[in-house]
Amino acid sequence: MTPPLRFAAFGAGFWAPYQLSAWREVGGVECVAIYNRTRKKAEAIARRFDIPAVFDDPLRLLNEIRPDFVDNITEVGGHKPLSLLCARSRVPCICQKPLAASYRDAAEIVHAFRRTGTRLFVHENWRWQVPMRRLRALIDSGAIGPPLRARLSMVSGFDVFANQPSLRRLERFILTDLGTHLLDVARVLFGEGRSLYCRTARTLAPRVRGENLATVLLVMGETETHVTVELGYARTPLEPSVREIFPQTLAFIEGPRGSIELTGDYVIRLTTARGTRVTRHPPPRYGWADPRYEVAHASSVPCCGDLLRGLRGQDGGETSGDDNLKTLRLVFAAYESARTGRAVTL
Ligand code: 89Y
Repeated sequence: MTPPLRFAAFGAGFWAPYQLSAWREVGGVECVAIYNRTRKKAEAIARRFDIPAVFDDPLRLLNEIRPDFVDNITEVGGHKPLSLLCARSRVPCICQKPLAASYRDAAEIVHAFRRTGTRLFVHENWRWQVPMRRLRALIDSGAIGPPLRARLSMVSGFDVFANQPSLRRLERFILTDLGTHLLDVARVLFGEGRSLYCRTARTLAPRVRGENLATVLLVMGETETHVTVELGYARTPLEPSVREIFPQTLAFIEGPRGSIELTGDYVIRLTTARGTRVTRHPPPRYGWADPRYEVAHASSVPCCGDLLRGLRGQDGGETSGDDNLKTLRLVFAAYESARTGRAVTL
């Protein structure tokens, strides 16, 4: 039997308990230490998850514990310094999204791991959501033909700042926090971006530093699919269950032979000349997941499973640092387009 990989968690914030629960669900790993700047928070998580060692100095943790990998679950400010520390110590690392606050920093991180021959992955879970996998399978099946046009949308009035107050303070907000996810899904479904145009806005409520509305129009893949990505956290009053369905992504995909629509409650409608087939693709229910984040938390399980295969050098690890740079290229090109008012050729 393969021995479990010993890992260290960096960070004890909102996402840490969910990710640690997802790892328990996957198995084949053991959390042997946790680091957090505020030691008390790390101690609380350590008690809850039976983690034997607690540190408030990440380098000491790496030197004393020598984990097989680090799961860096800190907020974005911690991603660059802590990931680079792992690269210098030649400890493989999974970093939370967004990998960095700028493309240049993200590229520096990826190159540091490449230079030291150390594995780097990004915990990009959106593409692992059950309905997203289903969209991928339907497109791959050829049921609607090569996609001509698509819309991916996540527009919500949900108070994301209640659980993640640091999001209010980000200079670049919705494209880095949520755009990373939807643009990653867009790449998985439609291929690499060829060009994009983006508009952003910041509304009066809620009070945030960065943009909280964004619309991105992309041309993607070999068949030059037109893809619109809509992002919004403007406390907009939306019809419950139909439009207010945080954190579900809605989608509409049109092809020469049919269309696919993903609506609320994980319902997928596939329409071809033969008629419409309606199916439901809910995520598995986990006792540890916050029901308000159900589909997002549940997707960490297959995401961690795939990352573990990647860490073991098996077939897996889709969301490598290199792969994630392609998503971040879209994210930061969107900021460039919003700033200049021009389309960006990629
Ligand atoms: O931080 C974000 C994420 O990764 O999923 C949803 C979220 O919590 C708020 O946009």
